[in-house]
Amino acid sequence: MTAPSPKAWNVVVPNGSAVEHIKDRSDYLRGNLVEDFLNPITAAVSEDNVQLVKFHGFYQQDDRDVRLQRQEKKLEPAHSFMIRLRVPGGELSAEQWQKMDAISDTYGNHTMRITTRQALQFHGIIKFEMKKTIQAMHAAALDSISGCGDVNRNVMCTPDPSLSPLSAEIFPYAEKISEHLLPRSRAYHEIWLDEPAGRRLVAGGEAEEVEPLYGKHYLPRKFKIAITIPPYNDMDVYANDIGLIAIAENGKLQGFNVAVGGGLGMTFGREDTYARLASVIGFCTPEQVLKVCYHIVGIQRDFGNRQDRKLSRFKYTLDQYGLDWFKQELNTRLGFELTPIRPFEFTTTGDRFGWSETTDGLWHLGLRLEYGRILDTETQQLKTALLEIARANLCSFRMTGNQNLVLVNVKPEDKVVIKGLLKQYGYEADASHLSGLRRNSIACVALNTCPQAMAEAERYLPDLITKLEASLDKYSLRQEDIKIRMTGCPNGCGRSVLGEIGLIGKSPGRYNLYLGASFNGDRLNTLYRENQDEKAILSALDGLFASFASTRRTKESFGDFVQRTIIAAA
Ligand code: SRM
Ligand code: SF4
Repeated sequence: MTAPSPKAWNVVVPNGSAVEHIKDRSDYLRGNLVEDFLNPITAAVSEDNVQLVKFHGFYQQDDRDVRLQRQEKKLEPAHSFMIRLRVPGGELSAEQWQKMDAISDTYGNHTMRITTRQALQFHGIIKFEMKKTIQAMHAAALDSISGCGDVNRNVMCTPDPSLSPLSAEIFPYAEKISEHLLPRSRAYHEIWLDEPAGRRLVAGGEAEEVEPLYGKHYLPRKFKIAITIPPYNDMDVYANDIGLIAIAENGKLQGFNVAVGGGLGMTFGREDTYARLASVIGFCTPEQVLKVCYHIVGIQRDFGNRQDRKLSRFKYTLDQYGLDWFKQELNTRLGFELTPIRPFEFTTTGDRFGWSETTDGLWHLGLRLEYGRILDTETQQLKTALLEIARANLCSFRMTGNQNLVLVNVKPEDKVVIKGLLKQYGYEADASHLSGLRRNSIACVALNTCPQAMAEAERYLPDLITKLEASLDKYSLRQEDIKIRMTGCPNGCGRSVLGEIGLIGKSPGRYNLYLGASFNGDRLNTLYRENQDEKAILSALDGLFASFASTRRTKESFGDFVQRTIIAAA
């Protein structure tokens, strides 16, 4: 298909979606946020501002557990906000960790939540404390700019230094790319940090002056970038709009294979929406990578669909115009060509757990968390344990893309202190006592905070796994690494379509069961059965585990087995 000429990106598309118009009249993301956040009549904000606050890193939500009761009592929903930090590469210092812990207690719901994109979220913050929350983040040299919204989001990067000697060299690229693609509007600083007014659009003025990359209308939709170091695909690089695959020779970074057009979200009832894995299109050098990312974002800005937000992700732009057209357009904008793809291989999307040493004599501890939720319970006070570790300044904290945590750069003599603290607060650091299924599980937030959730995920998957472990035990599969992922809806925040077992919520207690993704993240799964309740899920998987145990090929993963015997066979 021939690509049309780009839309003038600083002029709103006349029949653009409602969000396009909100951006258009927002004066570079300011709107009337100041007044609305002071309005004492309601704990909510206006419809326009529900969209605008996303660009500032937060979402308006309500407690869905009490929504009906409140409706019956004619009360407004129990509104609060979720805010998401921008943490390129997922690293927080011990001091920052302490400050984030304090935010969760002072303003939030006493939990912190590591996300599937290495960021940290706080839930349950009331409208009138958002400004103080953002100021507290700022005091820790952190922000939530671009945590959400139609811009480039948190840039991910393999966090565990013990996985590759390239780690330290790659890590700064997450920060550099994030900074390079950050909106330049000063709205965030003015509104939340009381900084003097920045430059605004004057009548007839040029959008490029204020937002050189994004213009007045920003991107048509969210945009995501991840960097990973083979053989580890712990960033699920193919799920990203841009995936950068680090290539080394003799231990030295040569550059990145560039993959484009990944995205996992689908909408039930919209057959024209689908998950797509990124296509690897070529190789660029470290010096070229910022420019490559910048121009890919620019192409999506100019050609992405601004009418229908269900079809506005970059993956649809690519499929609409074709990869050949895209590569040509990119080369023209770059003024050079990407060179041929360099060979690489992925083996896993999982995290490493337990202690590991790097050549500098420092130690790193991979901790498996239950879906990134950091909290204290009666039996286990993980939040307190991590706070104590941070207070003693024993390490830095690196969040993984699988909702886990790595305590990095621990001196040999401090290992025992960390072990002691974790034990004292009831946390078992050794993940080998967990089943392979549990170690490789992801669940999105879903209920009670996510407005899109149709079913439980984070609050239900642990129990479902306990029931599945009974089956695994029957067939001696408890230690088998099997990747299970659950989301409360088809948006795919827990990357459920990349699970060897994927469960996608349809309605309370019912899920679509997907099977057959690869263990290394390069193949999507396929819908196996629709609208299954727990009994049906347990029974279907019990049968599959039985045949897997008895007829699998040597070293065949569960996903490959199901793909060969069921999906491909069908
Ligand atoms: Fe997501 C929307 C949570 C990673 C695809 N996501 C949401 C919202 C904000 C619901 C909403 O629209 O109001 C969820 C907030 C729940 C809550 O209460 O916290 C939400 N997404 C999450 C997190 C926290 C899931 C988690 O359990 O960790 C992840 C935060 C990542 C971050 O730090 O930025 C999260 N979301 C993802 C991923 C995974 C990834 O990026 O690797 C995806 C699939 C990849 C992709 O983008 O295609 C994902 N989220 C979506 C979508 C579908 C987008 C689409 O293309 O259709 C939505 C809905 C939307 O954007 O309209 C969504
Ligand atoms: Fe919410 Fe759906 Fe994302 Fe889960 S997958 S957090 S239910 S939007």
